[in-house]
Amino acid sequence: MLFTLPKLTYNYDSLEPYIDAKTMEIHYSKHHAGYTNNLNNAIKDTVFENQSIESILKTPNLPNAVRNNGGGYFNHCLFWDILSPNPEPISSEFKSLIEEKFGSFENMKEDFAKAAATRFGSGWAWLCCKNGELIICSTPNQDNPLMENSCGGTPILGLDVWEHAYYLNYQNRRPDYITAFWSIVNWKQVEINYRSSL
Ligand code: MN3
Repeated sequence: MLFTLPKLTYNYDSLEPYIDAKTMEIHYSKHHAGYTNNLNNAIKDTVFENQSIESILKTPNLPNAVRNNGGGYFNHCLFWDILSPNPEPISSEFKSLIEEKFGSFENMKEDFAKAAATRFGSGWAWLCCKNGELIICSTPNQDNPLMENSCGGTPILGLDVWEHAYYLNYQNRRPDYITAFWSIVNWKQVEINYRSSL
């Protein structure tokens, strides 16, 4: 079984001005396509060949090529999925769950932004669900919360803070990119991810 690059449900320029078309094009057609191809090459004729991506990521002591490209494949699939040019607002029910856990919706965004801004070098910030509880974490490189030595939750919202995700438009201003991200988060999809993680 080979992994395939999922089709984007919007155009490269659809997320402007928050994410520019050139960044989207390179990010999707070069970076994500590269992780997908490299993952397929890395799992060929191995025990991973017929496993789900989640099952692969949860395996202890992954070979580096599988870890990096498997994480890269999964992380970007989730990332494109929770972004939308016409994001639906958060439901009052899901918002209440966030408020219950973080005190307020704004507090959650602040904690998430802090995780994203303080991740040194390349990596990801995550909102996860672990045993029904919402938690925020970050991972280095293309690691994922499902992997060993990570938070162990199921990621439901993720932000790519590799420079390839924002440098053309934001250069060194990662915090501006993080702020812009909230304008294109499709909370309906995040809630679907949350419900299916339970
Ligand atoms: Mn990326």
